Amino acid sequence: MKIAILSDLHLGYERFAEDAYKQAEEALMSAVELADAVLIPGDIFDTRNPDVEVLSQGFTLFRNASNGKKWSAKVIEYSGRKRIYTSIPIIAISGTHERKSKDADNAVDLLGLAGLLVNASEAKVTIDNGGERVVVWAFGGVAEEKVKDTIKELAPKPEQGAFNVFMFHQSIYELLPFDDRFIRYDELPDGFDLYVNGHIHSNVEHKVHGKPFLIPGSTVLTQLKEGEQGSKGFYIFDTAENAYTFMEIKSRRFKIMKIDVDGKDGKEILRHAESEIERMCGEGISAPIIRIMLIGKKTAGASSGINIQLHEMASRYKDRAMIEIDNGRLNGEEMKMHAEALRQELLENSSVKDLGMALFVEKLKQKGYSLDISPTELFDMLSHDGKEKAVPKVFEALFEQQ
Ligand SMILES: [Mn+2]
Repeated sequence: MKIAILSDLHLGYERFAEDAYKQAEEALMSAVELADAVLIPGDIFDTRNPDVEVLSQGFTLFRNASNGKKWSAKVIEYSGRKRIYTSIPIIAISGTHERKSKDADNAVDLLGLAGLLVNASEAKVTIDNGGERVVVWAFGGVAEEKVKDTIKELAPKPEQGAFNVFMFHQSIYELLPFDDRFIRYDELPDGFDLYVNGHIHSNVEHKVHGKPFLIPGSTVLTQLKEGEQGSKGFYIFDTAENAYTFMEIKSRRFKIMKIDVDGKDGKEILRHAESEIERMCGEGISAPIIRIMLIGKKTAGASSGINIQLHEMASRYKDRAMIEIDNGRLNGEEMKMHAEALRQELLENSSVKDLGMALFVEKLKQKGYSLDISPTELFDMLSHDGKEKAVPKVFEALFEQQ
């Protein structure tokens, strides 16, 4: 069976809403055309309460994707708590962006209710294609400290005679080594033929318990971190060959251009930057995003001439490229540069929300926080529902505890 794996479509992502839709459309249409089944490990939508226009984009996308396709593979078994309304083998889970409290319906549930896909959050789904079976065990994005308990509760067991997939949407410690709550590769359940993860927006290929582990990355640029400079796309996994291919889609390109200013004159720097920008303008489908990062031992003050000229160049290109100039890495002291480089490396690929949450959890730990509401839930409540809703719940938990 051929399985397409695409992830993190982020429909409704404000900065590049059109990119999000177009690139999701290309990925999904071509995935449906090339594969017998489609797996989507989370973040179809960018927000937990997408507005009607964005929901309509999601419905249109999945409605069109299945239009005219005669699926020979079918979902024949589903073990979850909810009902399913289709046998079409498009299997999705909710991601961190769609996450809601446990029993509330989220936007992926809506696509499930419309019979456009099967929501496999906390479920086992069996796909049959003329006797060949693929079994998918999956859970939707949960707070990081709940991952191990969620896996225990799901109790996934690979089935004999089938191709077994484990699908989820979480951070992985080895890829983001700044938070102890993140699950490690060897803590994932053993015995599966393929591991599929979402959440991380650059594509990752690895081995877990000796078997392939794939993260397709997002179909749209969002985080603008080092890892997003590569191409966007999705995987096709062939169970007969036990092999996979990354299928590129047309997308806006992103590039971090690091320029060491030490020992170079302004003209040299500008010439170098300009030729790179010209090259980038010829790639991708729309104006590329280029971050020019000045590095070196010079202080920002000492390089202000170059800075001004780079800004002038950026405005000359404003119709063809989105150029950002970053001189935060310029520093006279070498030690500071090392610390900054280290910090940058750790932050690479992590979202601002993950980092904020890690800081918040750490601070609460230091203060001896012990309420029954987990720090992550509290963070979610404060960032989404506001303190008007969060404070009464905290009081409730406080008095219940006494
Ligand atoms: Mn995402």
